[in-house]
Amino acid sequence: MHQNEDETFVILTGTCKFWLEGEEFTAGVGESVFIPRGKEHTFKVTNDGPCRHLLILTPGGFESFFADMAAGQFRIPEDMPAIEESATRHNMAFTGPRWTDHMSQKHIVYHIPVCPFSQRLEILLALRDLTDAVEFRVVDITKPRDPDLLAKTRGTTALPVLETSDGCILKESLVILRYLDEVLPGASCVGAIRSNTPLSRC
Ligand SMILES: N[C@@H](CCC(=O)N[C@@H](CS)C(=O)NCC(=O)O)C(=O)O
Repeated sequence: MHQNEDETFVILTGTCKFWLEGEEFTAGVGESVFIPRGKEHTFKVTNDGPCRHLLILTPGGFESFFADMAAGQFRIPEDMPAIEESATRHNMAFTGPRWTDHMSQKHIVYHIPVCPFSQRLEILLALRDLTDAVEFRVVDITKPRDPDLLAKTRGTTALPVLETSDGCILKESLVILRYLDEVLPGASCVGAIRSNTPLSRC
């Protein structure tokens, strides 16, 4: 949180997810986000590509914080002491938990329940006895797609889509299937299915 500056993000490429005083939202290309001074906030680049954004801070002066970060090539969490030292000089305080703690710890699958491509993910989870490990969010295909979801998928409408717990987007049910099978706790199923190994070994 910075006490003295209002901050405006203008997204030039990619997508960013924002957390502002408990509210989460996503902004894509051409959108802008206003963060008033003195408000707790954080943001995170989503998708697999970079996000370039124009940042306008008023009044001026805070830009030397970013110069410090670039000069030191600092990273969170490794370089927190150096980052906090510069932040303090710029009247900025790190007030809350890290971004991942704000977010759902579950992966999210956006899906259409009757879609066989989505159902293969449900079958995997059932076989792995991990039905609750992933949050399924139904997309109502009788309505125009949610712009937030379209920004995340960069315009792709086909479902299912997986949003990982750290905000990455995966498309294509077989890619998602293999990813979930790898990252979820317990023994993999996909290899067993592909090699005709009895499923009881899953
Ligand atoms: N190859 C894709 C196919 C997905 C697909 O065709 N999903 C259909 C529903 S079963 C869909 O979302 N259609 C609407 C659209 O493409 O906009 C996959 O395996 O995920």
